[in-house]
Amino acid sequence: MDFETLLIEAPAEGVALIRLNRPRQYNALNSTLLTELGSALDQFEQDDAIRAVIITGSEKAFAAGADIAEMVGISGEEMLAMVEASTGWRALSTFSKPTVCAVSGMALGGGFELALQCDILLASTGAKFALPEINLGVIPGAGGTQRVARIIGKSLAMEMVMNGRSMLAEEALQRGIVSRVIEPGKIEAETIELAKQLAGRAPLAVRAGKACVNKAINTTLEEGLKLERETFIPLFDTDDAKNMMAAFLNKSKE
Ligand code: CO8
Repeated sequence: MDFETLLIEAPAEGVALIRLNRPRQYNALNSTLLTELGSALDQFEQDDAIRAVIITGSEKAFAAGADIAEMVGISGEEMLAMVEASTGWRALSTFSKPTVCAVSGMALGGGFELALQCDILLASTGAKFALPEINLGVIPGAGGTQRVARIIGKSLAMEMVMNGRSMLAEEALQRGIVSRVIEPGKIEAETIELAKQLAGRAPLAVRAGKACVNKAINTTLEEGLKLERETFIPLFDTDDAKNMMAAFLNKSKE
């Protein structure tokens, strides 16, 4: 896969790594990048050999948000057309395999929103998260207001959205935005190790777990429990479940 704004790597069996690569603009998300992200994810969705995807940036920046040079002076109608053409957001929100996001440096605006759409978020010490759209006279438009409020609660979300309050990695860990804070020199290896573990697990069960946890964030307990039951039952008909349970019992008899 050859892209202008992304580097694609294969750091381990079953794992694809997407590196945002617009170093001179702090990886600001322009239309090309978002289209290429959509195209990479669509290809990984179809490729049975890929079982987990890492999205990352550079040591200095995950992404500094949407590309302001593309947004300056445009009308609401033009923005709507741009949003609808941005296949990356759609592809990420419907991607069925596990995604791990490794944030070093800054994750601002749309960059933070991109990270929030991944399943597992890891940050390196000193990484900075913010929704600074208010400084540009707008608000987050790729899920930031909704996802942040659900994770950190109303008052702090209001500070971030209405006043551009930022948060460093350690606070993001404390608030449940990221699940680990790792030394900058170690984050890449630890992210790859985690993705490798996910890629090695029963793929249908991993996807089922992802769908259920995502539902938990977006629906009532009753609806979520219904989906969990509907998703849990068919897993008993998979070869993985039959083989893995039998293997467990055989091993304990040895
Ligand atoms: N867009 C375009 N270019 C950018 C961006 C950006 N978001 N961020 C940085 N750059 C460019 C700068 O213009 C500059 O370019 P050049 O060298 O050609 O002048 C280069 O990157 C370096 O930037 P600075 O000189 O400003 O470097 P500093 O180290 O002083 O500061 C910062 C780095 C803190 C990242 C600073 O550039 C900054 O504040 N950037 C803007 C951050 C921001 O406001 N992000 C939010 C954007 S709005 C958004 O994300 C809305 C998302 C909606 C998505 C909806 C889709 C559905």
